[in-house]
Amino acid sequence: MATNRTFTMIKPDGVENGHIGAILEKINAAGFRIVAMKLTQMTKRDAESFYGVHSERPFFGELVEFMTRGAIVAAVLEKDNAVEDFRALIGATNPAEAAEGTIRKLYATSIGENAVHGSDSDENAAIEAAFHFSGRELF
Ligand code: RTP
Ligand code: MG
Repeated sequence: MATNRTFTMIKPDGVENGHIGAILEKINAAGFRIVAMKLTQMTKRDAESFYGVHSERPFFGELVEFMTRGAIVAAVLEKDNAVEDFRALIGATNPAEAAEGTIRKLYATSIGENAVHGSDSDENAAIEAAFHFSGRELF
């Protein structure tokens, strides 16, 4: 995976609340190219593995419950400086602390149900993209 790619999910709350179109519009307007995309649902095992770094945190059970409760949109995005620029576009984890105009400020409802995921490093972007997509699904 090139270092100009990141991985994102529109989380179950974003899908349930009807924000897929608006969030993709923000992503397009910010200059990201969609390399791969699908509507899918994570199993409990998927979510426990994907967010395994947080397994000892008090919110882990709630996070796994939330991430598996409905459909998500998984996508790989391409742009110069993709990981950092996408984290800026989504805003802080807690929407109450997210900057104006960011996706989480606009569409997240709480620190737990915060509408979108964004990879936090080039290394994790590659791991997370491979978690959801095979080589032939990347365009
Ligand atoms: P993400 O990995 O989903 O992009 O989120 P992030 O980097 O901004 O935040 P992170 O610390 O990696 O936390 C992962 C997700 O766990 C949920 N969370 N809940 N209740 C809480 O205090 C709490 N803290 C985190 C959120 O869904 C967060 O995005
Ligand atoms: Mg994170």
